[in-house]
Amino acid sequence: MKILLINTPRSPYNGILEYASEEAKNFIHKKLIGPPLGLLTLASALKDYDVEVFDTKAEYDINPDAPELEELIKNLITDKNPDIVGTTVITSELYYGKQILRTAKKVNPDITTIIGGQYVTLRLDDCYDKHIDIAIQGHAGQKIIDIVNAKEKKQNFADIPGININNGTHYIKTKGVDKPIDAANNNFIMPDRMLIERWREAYKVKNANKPVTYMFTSLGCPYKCTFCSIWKENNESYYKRNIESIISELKSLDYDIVRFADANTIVDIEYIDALFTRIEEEKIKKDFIMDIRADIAVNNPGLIEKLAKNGLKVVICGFESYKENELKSYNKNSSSTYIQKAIEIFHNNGIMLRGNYVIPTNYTSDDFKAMADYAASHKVAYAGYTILTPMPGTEYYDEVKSNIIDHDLRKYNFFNAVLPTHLPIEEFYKKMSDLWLIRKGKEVI
Ligand code: B12
Repeated sequence: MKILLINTPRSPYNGILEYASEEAKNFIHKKLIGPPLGLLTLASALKDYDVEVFDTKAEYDINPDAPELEELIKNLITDKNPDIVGTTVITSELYYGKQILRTAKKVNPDITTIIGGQYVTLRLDDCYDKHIDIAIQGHAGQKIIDIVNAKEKKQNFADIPGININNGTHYIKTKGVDKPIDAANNNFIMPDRMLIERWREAYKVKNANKPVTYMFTSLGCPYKCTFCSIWKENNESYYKRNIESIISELKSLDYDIVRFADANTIVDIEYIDALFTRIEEEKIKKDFIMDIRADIAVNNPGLIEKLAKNGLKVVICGFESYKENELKSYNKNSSSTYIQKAIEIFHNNGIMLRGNYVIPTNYTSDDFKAMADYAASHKVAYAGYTILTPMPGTEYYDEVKSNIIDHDLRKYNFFNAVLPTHLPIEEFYKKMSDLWLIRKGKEVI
């Protein structure tokens, strides 16, 4: 039984980049680089089978002349001849996930096609396509084994509880008791990064000469920001991993740069303190990148110092807005008064800071001017300015969905306006792209 897990390519839609000046283009974020952890986790669960992972994002990065997606997948399926093909989707990549599975099915109708990942968990019905046999919501390490076993023994997939089967017009949930999964602890599966070794060179971020990998210390998030889908995707819960499990994963990593894939790495202060005590004791030397909230940094400067001493090099901080009313409407549960103090704490510890702001589409010229003035007086190494986007499955989406003017999900990656803009659209994008010029120094990561 051969299983092929294919990572979706990036969506190329980027309105901010399209209207940017040549100078701004140097700084605008074009792509995030990192491994498909979800697929590597499933592949690990299937270690007793013949399983392969193909990362199309990385493939296009190291081989820009690779054929366009349909051709690439056609060749891949013909070459590998798998029995089962799975893909993973976030909102902006659903279109490509469907295209991958449709192509696989066209090459060989006997292939069982499976879709999973963040967007399936949030919006199952949107993920329907007549060429997709099974859709799985949530963490799927055990379910994927059940599916492979069923296919091998020619058993009915409908007997596997908690999966969704295509009935010709939509997905139907199978009957039976769907056991809860604790993907952070009891059911944690260590992703098998050897399966993407072929693309190692592709996982290098700009200006770094070593590849980066991701790993998580937690799943979910205790905060409930209206524009974020992470807490919705994780049943509004927050799960921490066992510290020794993190230590053993860190020790096993053949990567010097590790980006924590948590929504926020510091939530439980004592826990992260204990984790870094263990990292120090074990003399683990890595460069760490993590997401930390401004209020957490300001309230725990000693912890930031300890983390910096033990490898924390880059922090991504969601500033979101300098306006209290906007932060309140996003349910950020923080204040912009923390921004300046947080910048000082990170910079005093030699940490490179990337501060991210989200810009609503109703910004006027005055709002942009005020935003630019604020950002210019609170410079960080590399500020990011993305568009407040109603991701389906979020509270913000429910709030504004009747106003949405662009329903093409390929544009739902925070770089395109899908709600009406106050300014003419070209001017909005131009002003968005000009914001990216405001940063400290020339170094970007
Ligand atoms: C790692 C990561 C990435 C990686 C890898 C993604 C990939 N597949 O290539 C990289 C760095 C490439 C990436 C890129 C982007 N990302 Co990202 N990313 C993450 C992150 C930090 C962790 C996800 C993760 O690994 N979780 C752990 C694994 C184990 O869980 P999992 O992926 O959910 O997989 C499990 C289940 O979902 C399921 N499953 C998953 N796939 C499949 C497939 C099958 C067949 C089955 C059966 C089951 C299944 O089983 C898995 C194992 O249990 C999340 C934030 C977060 N904390 O969740 C954002 C996140 C998913 N990313 C997000 C975004 C927006 C992006 C970008 C668009 C950002 C940007 N504007 O550039 C880009 C897209 C590409 C680009 N333009 O560069 C958003 C998605 C929001 C949304 N609603 O769409 C998130 C939630 C961040 C956020 N704060 O909003 N990302």
